[in-house]
Amino acid sequence: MEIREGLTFDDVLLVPKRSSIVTRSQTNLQTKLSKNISLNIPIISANMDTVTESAMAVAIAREGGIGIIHRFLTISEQVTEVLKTKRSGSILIENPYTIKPEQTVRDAIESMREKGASGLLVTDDQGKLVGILTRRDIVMLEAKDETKKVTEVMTNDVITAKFGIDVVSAKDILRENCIEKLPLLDERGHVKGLITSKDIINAGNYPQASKDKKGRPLVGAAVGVKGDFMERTEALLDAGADAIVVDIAHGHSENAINTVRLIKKAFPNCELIAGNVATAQGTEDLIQAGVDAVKVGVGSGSICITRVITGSGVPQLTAVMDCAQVGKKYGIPIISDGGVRTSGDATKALAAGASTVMVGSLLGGTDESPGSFMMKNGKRYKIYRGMASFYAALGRKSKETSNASMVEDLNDYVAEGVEAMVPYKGSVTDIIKQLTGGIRSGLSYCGANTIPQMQQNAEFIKMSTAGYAESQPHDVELM
Ligand code: RVP
Repeated sequence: MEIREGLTFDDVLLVPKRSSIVTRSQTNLQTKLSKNISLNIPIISANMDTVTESAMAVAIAREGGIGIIHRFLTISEQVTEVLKTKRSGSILIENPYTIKPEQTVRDAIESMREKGASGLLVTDDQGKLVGILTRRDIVMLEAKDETKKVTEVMTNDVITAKFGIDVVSAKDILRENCIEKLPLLDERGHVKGLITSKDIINAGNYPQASKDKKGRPLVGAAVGVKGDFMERTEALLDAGADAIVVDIAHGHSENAINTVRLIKKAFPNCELIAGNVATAQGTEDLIQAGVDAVKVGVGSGSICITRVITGSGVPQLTAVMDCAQVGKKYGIPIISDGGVRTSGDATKALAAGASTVMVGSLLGGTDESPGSFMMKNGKRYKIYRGMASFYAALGRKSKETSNASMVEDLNDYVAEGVEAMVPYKGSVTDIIKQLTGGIRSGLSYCGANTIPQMQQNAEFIKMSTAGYAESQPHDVELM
């Protein structure tokens, strides 16, 4: 049996090439997520329950990438995360959240909390606007007031505009009247939309944002290969998900291939990504089944122990190179998933042929990642765990079964992931800036203005252990 060599990021370096680039701003990080979706930066936040829900998806889309909402939620919870993402970045909110005048203040508070909304439009049974309720109306209320009717505390005199108003005029009305929300009505006073000052400001602040045709943030959502995946896909697409990711550890399986076929057949316009695979044949088979992008990485993730438990996997750089060759043949983008710790790793993955990188641990521990903080030795951390870890499985089971059967079921569970914690890192924006700044410099070292150019120019050189040691800070006392 012939044994091939498999390499990963730390085994190689990119050989510097003559470059005409003077500043990083001359580089362009535009790339393809999938056959029909473009991104402004090649970064995807991982579909993991400690990485991507709506807060992360919004933040990443603002920077020009995309987040994939994880699938370890009920269908309606996952749909809510997609809807929250879609709403948060669009200037025109098409179906603003509403409440009826006879409902209670408690109903309103719960609804605002659940939807992450800062206000509700108050409408009658016909959908006619009768008032508006914002945090300002309720912030000073006491607990006993929660049983009051919405109509008793709402603002009655609402400044509105006609549905169809242009953004500049809407901005003028918001500014002149010092208001934050402008409901848009049809001729009969029915609510048709909402424009908020926050969304207008955000749109100006994030010119790089990745948006759909309606100007809303791009967002993807993951589904599995068992149970409710068809129903889930339909609900996610209805909610506006731009891409569906078929998520299975061993993506080169009949299960994954059949799932792809079924989804593509039922939803031919769905932008479908599937993985993970690590070989040319795995990529070929998923492409033949109908995917629009292939996710590559078996055992590469920081919290993944698949290679330890099963002995299977391919070092990530070789996996990306093998899969990218096939992807290129069909014009199907490759996503390098897992193992990216630095901008240098991301640059190597892109140079090896990936169009984007999916990152988990780098984005875990941020303000936008789900989960609360914990303290250890005076430092702040957040949990970051593999989706095939024991506690992730326990969390899933506890949602669906009684305690007794849960313990029984998990007796046989073989974890392929670990639970970990990552230091608190602040906002995702700063991390993305560092990551993309490093990738831009990486392009420049390869004499390339764009990712496709870098892929053409890239020349890898294999490192010895001494070369690797030399690549790290060495022979100095680190501060
Ligand atoms: P990393 O960025 O190195 O933290 O890797 C993230 C990736 O790890 C995910 O996108 C996924 O492919 C993989 N993963 C997630 N959970 C597990 C596991 O439990 N084995 N692996």
